[in-house]
Amino acid sequence: MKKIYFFGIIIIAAVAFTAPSCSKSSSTTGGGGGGGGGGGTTPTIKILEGMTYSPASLTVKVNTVINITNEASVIHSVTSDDLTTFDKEVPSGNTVTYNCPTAGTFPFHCKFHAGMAGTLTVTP
Ligand SMILES: [Cu+2]
Repeated sequence: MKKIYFFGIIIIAAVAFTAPSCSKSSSTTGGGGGGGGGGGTTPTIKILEGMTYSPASLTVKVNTVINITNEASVIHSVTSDDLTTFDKEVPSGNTVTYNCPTAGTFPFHCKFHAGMAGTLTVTP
């Protein structure tokens, strides 16, 4: 009886010892995946708390899909100053995409907040 109890403890100890090494190897795998994600670089305009675009100026090639990510706590927009090329409303915490279809320089602003401004340049 005593012997069985003793072996039980050894098995539990072995499992406990294995578990951390298991999670360690899986976290290594996760890190590798993150590196792969870095390979796909989608140009992104972030909207930050404090009503700023980051970067305020972005240059991409025509037909590039860009992300517009709103990290602030209220809705913002990325609206071309001509009011017709693009008008992307982005709720708090959301990301919308825009496939820049036309070459040109497009100053933009937020239609909800005066003072927010940036420039999207699309090269042929
Ligand atoms: Cu805004």
